[in-house]
Amino acid sequence: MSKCPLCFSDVDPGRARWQCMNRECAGPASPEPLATSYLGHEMTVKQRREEVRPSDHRGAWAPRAQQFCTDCGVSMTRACTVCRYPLPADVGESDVVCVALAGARATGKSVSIGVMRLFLEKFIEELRSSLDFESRYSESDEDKEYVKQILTGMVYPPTPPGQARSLLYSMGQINGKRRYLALRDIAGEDLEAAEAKLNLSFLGRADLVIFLFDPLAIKSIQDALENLIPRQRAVGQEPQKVLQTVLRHMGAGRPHLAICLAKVDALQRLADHNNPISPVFANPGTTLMRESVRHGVTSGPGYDEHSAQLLSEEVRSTLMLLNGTVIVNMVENPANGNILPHRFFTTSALGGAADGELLPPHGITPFRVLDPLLWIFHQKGMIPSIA
Ligand SMILES: Nc1nc2c(ncn2[C@@H]2O[C@H](COP(=O)(O)OP(=O)(O)OP(=O)(O)O)[C@@H](O)[C@H]2O)c(=O)[nH]1
Ligand SMILES: [Mg+2]
Ligand SMILES: [Zn+2]
Ligand SMILES: [Zn+2]
Repeated sequence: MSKCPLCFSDVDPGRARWQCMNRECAGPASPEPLATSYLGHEMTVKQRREEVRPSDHRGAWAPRAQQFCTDCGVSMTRACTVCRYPLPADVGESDVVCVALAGARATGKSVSIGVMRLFLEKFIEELRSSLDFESRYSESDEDKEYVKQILTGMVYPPTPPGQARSLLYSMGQINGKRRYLALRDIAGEDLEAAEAKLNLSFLGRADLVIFLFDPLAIKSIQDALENLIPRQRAVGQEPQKVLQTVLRHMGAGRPHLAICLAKVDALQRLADHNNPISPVFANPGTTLMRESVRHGVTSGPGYDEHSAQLLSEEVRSTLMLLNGTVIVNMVENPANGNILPHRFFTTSALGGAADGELLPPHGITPFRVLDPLLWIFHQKGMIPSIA
């Protein structure tokens, strides 16, 4: 689907909006309240124009390739007809995969984005294409910021609330279509507040929402890990409350929902300790200790549906052991009856616990970080099943 990378609305195939974004343009500027609510700060535009498919038009319709501002003569920008945020010029012919990360504070959303992005680059190369950051559609050079933190070993500060963190990547041509990936990082603080400072309704229009569940937020797990890993940053609200807020923002929307048991490296440490959860991780056959398979024996990169289902079952029962039954029930039997296409995952972005500001001493060893993305890529026909 062609979608807006900011509000995740479908691009209207019969209408195109153009606006002048030239800062030097002397034409009158007017505010765009909807884009402002998604961005967390004011966005204004200069001259604007709309093109509509003529009612007698037959077959596929495309807007003009370019339009020019009559005030300054500069080429205008394609924009979302809903929120008015700028869109890539070829959005009409492209598939934009919209993904949002959600979870309480300090569940590892921002770290996961940085690590996923590094590994995605390699994976896209294996698909014989390339991953490129589209800086024009971000507020700052966020891609660099995310990657720098991981590569320099500095852990992210908490994401500031009330500001959009939205990254758009071009994934090039994959399986016959131009693909983009829009990633949105949300501040845990915005999801813990009764009234978010930002318009989060885009969650309902996402293709995939990755909800991170942090086992280190559970008191009994924290106690069991007392002398095994460094003390971790103070934790946020209970996951069920945050999930409830996320589901409320989604409304009647139907994104795929990946419930993800994050920071699993911490639980893996308990394998040889006397803890109710230890037997799960001490079982040598468990998918919770094995990296996912992303290649067939004879074929190229793909998705292993069978193992993914097995993993989902194993994570589901592990969540129940971790007092996560409420979470499982909210997903499988939601109060509003809107059962989303869902699956359970487990990931570790760092592969080990960080001590204060720094990353784990031996560098990062991520585990299954791409699994939720591969699920949605497979669902959207970007990657084949592994035979
Ligand atoms: N053990 C372990 N710790 C992790 C992992 N990923 C992140 N962390 C730790 O979790 C903490 C929070 O990470 P962030 O990515 O900033 O969390 P966040 O969910 O973005 O937090 P907010 O922006 O406040 O909502 C960091 O101090 C990391 O060290 C992981 O895979 N394993
Ligand atoms: Mg964050
Ligand atoms: Zn202009
Ligand atoms: Zn939009």
